[in-house]
Amino acid sequence: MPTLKSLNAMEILDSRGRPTVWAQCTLDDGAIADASVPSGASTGSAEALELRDGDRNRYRGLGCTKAVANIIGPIQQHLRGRDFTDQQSLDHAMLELDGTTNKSNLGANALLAVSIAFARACAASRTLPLYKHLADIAGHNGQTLPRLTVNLFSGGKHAGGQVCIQDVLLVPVSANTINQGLAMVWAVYQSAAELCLRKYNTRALKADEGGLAPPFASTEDMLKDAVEAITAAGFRPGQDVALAVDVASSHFYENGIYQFDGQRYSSSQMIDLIAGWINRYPLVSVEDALSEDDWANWPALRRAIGEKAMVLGDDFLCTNPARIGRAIESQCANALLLKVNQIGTLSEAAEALRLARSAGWRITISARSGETEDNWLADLSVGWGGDQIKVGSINQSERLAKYNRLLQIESQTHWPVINWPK
Ligand code: 2PG
Ligand code: MG
Repeated sequence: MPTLKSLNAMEILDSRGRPTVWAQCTLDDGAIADASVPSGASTGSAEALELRDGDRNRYRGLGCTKAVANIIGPIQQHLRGRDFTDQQSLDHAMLELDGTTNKSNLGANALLAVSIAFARACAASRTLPLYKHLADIAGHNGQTLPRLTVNLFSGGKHAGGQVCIQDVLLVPVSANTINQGLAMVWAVYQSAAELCLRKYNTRALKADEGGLAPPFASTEDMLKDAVEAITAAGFRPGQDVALAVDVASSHFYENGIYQFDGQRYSSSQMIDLIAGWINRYPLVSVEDALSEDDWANWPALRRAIGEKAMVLGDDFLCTNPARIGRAIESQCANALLLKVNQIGTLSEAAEALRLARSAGWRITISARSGETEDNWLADLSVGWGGDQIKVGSINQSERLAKYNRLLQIESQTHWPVINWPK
């Protein structure tokens, strides 16, 4: 790899209009590339620290000028003029400089911007598309595209809190291409928007990730309406378009109790509730069905639904190899939601990916609720052989940037979308 010549950085705004970090990396062979980092709202407590300025008079404390200054200052000083043999050595140098386990010194937002900008610059220097360079970093040589999982309805922290669960997503299981999958999802979204107007008298009010968020009376109604929208669009629920949910249950869990739809549920009642949904609805994937702290009950959850659906860990695992290792050992889940900014660098995320794969888990590569118009996530989902990609809904440019990049990769490679497991 060529020598790192310089870094630049800037505070930019994400899709919620909140500050985030942009970085640019220049190599001595002239390659130059940039990257922007996303930001979550329903964050796991084990996530790496996103450094914010804390000045209440500016962006209510959310400014990222300290993270930007860390890139231009100490990180650049530490990396400039050095010849990194691979991504790992670059990331390792930054981790060494930070010296903390949660990146609280330099900020995971600063580290990730540099990590991805460097990867992009190296791809440019090798004259490779980013997804190929990322595939090399992860040692992946498959030739498939991920299956889409696209937000239809939103609740929880991404909407007005009408219902507890965060996302109901569409999975176009019969689509053979990204192009076909997007057209199917779009048709269902339009049917759902019409349904919202008819049933709830709401126009297409959208949540953070573009999902529809009418005042559902219950989660059960949310699932029923999703099935109705699939049918109204002319598709067979389950055979053409299935459903996935992100329960995001850590956000309504306290002292061993889930406050769900106005009632109190124990962990085993939550498991029964979700097993019931799987029997009644075409549900193929359930994310964060239990809280990030409810370790004792995840194995029972996996036993109850793991044969029929993906038992996906997001806040629960935080793309953190230590948590993933513990979850594999105690058979807590069978799938990983991978978000690079939960851990902070590409190399650590690649380690999380390898670990999950070694246990035979499936992988969903995911965006955040606060995104930018940067499209590196699409390349990551292809390069790392993601089984699914979760980007949000089929609107808003920060989401569409990723879908459009997937379409580009599809038209260049003609690789098939990965088969949904029967
Ligand atoms: C999630 C993500 C994306 P956030 O919970 O899966 O939907 O949300 O980025 O707010 O953590
Ligand atoms: Mg989630």
